[in-house]
Amino acid sequence: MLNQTSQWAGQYEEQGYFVVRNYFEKGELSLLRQTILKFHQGWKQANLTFYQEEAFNSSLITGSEFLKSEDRVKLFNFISSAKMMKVVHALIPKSPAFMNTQLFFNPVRPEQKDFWHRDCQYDHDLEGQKKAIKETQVVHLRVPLFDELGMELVPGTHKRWDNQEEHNVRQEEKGKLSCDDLSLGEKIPLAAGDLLVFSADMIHRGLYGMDRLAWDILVFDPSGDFVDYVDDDCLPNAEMLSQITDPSLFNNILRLKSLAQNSG
Ligand SMILES: O=C(O)CCC(=O)C(=O)O
Repeated sequence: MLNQTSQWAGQYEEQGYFVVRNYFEKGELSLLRQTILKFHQGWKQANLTFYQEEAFNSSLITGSEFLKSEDRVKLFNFISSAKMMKVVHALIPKSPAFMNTQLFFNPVRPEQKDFWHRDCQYDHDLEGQKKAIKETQVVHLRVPLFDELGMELVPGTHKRWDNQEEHNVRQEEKGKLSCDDLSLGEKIPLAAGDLLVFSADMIHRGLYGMDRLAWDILVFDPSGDFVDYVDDDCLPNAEMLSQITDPSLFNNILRLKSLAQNSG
C-alpha cells in the first residue's frame, strides 16, 4: 500500500496532475478568502479598464501594493503551511522555491472564451517549449476559494509534445481556435476546500463560469533557471520571515536570488 505522498508523486509523474479533495477546512479557507478578497477589490479598482476589457487573472498577490504586512504574513503562512509543504515536497523533495501567486477569475465580457495553452509558450518558441517540458518543473497548486467548474487538462502532456489536433488548436492553425474542444481534454470540477496540483507546462485551460476565484501558488525546482521571474516585492522581508512558521520555501528563493546577483 503506497503512502499518500508516494501516491501523489506517482499520479503527478504519470498524468501531470492530481486532486486532493476536501484538503482545507472551512475555517482555514474563510480566513484566506477574506484576505484574497481584500487584494482583489484593491486590484480591480486600480486596474479598472484592464479588468473590464480583458483580464482573467492578476498576480503578485503577496506583494505590498494592495495588502499590509499583517495580511501578507497570513498568505505566506498559508503558502508554506505543513499541508502545502507536504504536497510540495512530494513533487520537489530538494529545496523547492517559491515563484509567485496568481488569482484567476471570470472575464467581465462573456464573449471572452477560455483557451488552451502551456505556460511556457509565453516565453519560448515551439523548440524552446519542447526543451522546457523535458527539462524544467514549475508546479501550480490551485486553491479554489469558491466552487468552480475547475480546469480542463490533457493528461500526460507534461511529458509529451502536442498531437496534431492539440498543435492546431493551441497555435490557432488550420482554422482552429484556442478555445475549441480537445478530444483528450479532461474536466476537473473543483469545490472550495479542494487542492488541484498540476504541471504549468502541460496543456490546460481554466473553465470560466460560476463565481470562480482561484488562487494559484507557483513553485519551482531550483535546477530550472526561473530566478528572474520572481519579483522581489512578492517575497517576505526579514521581519515577515521571522513571523513565518516554516520559511524554507522563501529562504530557498532568496538564496537563489542572492547567488544570481553575486555571480552576475
Ligand atoms: O484559470 C484560468 O483561467 C487559467 C489557469 C491557468 O492557465 C494557469 O493556472 O496556468
